[in-house]
Amino acid sequence: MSDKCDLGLIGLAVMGQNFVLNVESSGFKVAVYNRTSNKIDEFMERRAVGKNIRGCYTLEELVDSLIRPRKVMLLVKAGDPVDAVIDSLIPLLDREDIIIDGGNSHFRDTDRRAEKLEKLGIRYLGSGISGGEYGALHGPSLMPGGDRQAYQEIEEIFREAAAETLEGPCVGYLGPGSAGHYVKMVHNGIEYGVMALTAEIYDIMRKILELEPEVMAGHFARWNESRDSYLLEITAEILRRDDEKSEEKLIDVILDTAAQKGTGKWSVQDALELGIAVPCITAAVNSRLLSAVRDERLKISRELGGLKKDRPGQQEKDRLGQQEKDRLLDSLEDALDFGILIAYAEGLKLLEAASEEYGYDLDLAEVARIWQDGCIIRANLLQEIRQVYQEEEPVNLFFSSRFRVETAGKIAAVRDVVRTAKDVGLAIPALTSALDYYDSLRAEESPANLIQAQRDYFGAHTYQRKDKEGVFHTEWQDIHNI
Ligand code: 2AM
Repeated sequence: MSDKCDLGLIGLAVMGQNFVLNVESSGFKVAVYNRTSNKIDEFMERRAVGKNIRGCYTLEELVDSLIRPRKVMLLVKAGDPVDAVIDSLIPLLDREDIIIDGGNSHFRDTDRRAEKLEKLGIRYLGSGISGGEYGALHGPSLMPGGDRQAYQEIEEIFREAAAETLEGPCVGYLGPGSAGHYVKMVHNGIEYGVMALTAEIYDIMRKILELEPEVMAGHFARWNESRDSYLLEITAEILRRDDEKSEEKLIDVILDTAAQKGTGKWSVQDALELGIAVPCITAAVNSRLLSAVRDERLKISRELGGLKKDRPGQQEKDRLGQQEKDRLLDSLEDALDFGILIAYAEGLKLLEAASEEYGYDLDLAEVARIWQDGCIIRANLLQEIRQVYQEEEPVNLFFSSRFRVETAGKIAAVRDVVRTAKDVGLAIPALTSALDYYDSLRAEESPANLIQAQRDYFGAHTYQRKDKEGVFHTEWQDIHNI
C-alpha cells in the first residue's frame, strides 16, 4: 500500500482539525499543513497521535505526500486567505489535481477562483460545510459544487465523512461553479430566519407570559419531541443552563447584541439582486443589526421602553388570565412552525431563482436531503420538504399539497401571536414578516395599481390595464397650467 495520503488539508483551526480527524477515522490517510507551524506541532502531538495523519511543514511537503490526482482541501479563513493559499498552491500542483474550498466563501469568489483554475487545468470544488465544530468531527452536512468529475474523485471521502441518515450520507454533488457555496449561503439565510423566530418566541414567553427560563426550556423541549430540530433542541438546553459566575441563568447574563459573519446578509443581497422577496430572512438580518446598536436602544428605551399598555383603560399584560396565557402558549407553537416553514419557503424560492440564473440546475429534493442531518437547520421537517420536491413543483412550499391545509390551519394562531405582540409593542419582525409574506401571496389584488399610477404620474413610467392589452400613459397634470 502506498504511504501517500488520500487528502491534504490546509488550515488547522478547530474546524480543520475536527474534519481531519473525522476523515481519518473513516479509514483515510490525511496530510495536514497550517501557516503557523506551532499549530501543526500542537495537533500532531495531541489529537493526531497514533493516527494516520502526517504533519507537513511546507506546502511542497504537503503536495508531495498526496496520491494523484492530488486532493487539497482548504479550511482557512474566508476571503483573501483563500486566494493567498490557492496562489501558493498553483505552482506546486499539476493538471487534474483538485483544490476544494471548504470555507464559507462568497459564491462569486468561488466562481472567480474556479474560472482562474480551470484555465490552468486545476480542478476546483467549492463545498459548504455545516454542523459547526461538532459536525466537522462527527459528521457534517456537505454541500459540494464545481467540477463534477473532481467531485467523483473525492466522493468516497465526503460520503464517509458526512452525517448519515436512512436516506444516505448528507452529501451530494449540487451543481457546477459556485452551486455548493450558494446552497450553503442560503442554508445560513434560513438558519438566520429560524434563529430569529425562536428568539422572538422566547421574547414573548419572557415578556408577555413572564415564564422562567427553566419553564420555557420545558416547552421548547416538548415541542421538539416530534420535530427533532437541532435549533429547538439547543434552545431548550441554553435556557436550562445555570451561570457558573453568578446565581443567574446563563441566558440572563448574556449581552443582547448579535454578531454576524455575513452569510445571512449575502443571502439577502443576492435575493434582492435576483428580485426574490425573502422578508422573513431579511427581518432576521435586520434584527441582528438593530440588536447591535445597543447604545441607541438604551437611550431610546429609557424614555419609551417597556411593554406599552397604551390602549385606553387596559393593562394588557395584567389582563392575560391563565386561560389566555395557555391559549397564547399553544398559539406560539403553531406560530413557530409557520414561521419556520416560511423561512424555508423563502430560502427555497431563492435557490430556485439562483439555479435558473446561474445555471446550477439544482435538485431541491436533494438539497433538502443533504440538510436532513449534520447541519444547523436539520429537523424532521426536511424529510417532508424533500418529499414535496420529489412529488411536485409547488408554486410555493407553503402552498404544496403537503403543507397547504396544515399552514392554513395555523394562521389563526399566528395572527393571535402577532396581534398580542403588536398590542403591547413587542417587536417580532421575523414572524410578522413571515405572515406578511403569506398574506401578500394570498391576496388576489395587491395595492401595486396605486404604485404604478404614482410612477406614471411623476415619471411617465406607464402602466398596464386589467381590461385592455398594451401599455398606457395618462396625462395626470395639465402641465400648461403649472
Ligand atoms: P493560522 O493558524 O496561521 O492563523 C482559520 O483562521 C485558519 O485560516 C487558520 O488555520 C489560519 O492559519 C488560516 N489562515 C488565515 N489567514 C491565512 C492566510 N493568509 N494564509 C494561510 N492560512 C491562513
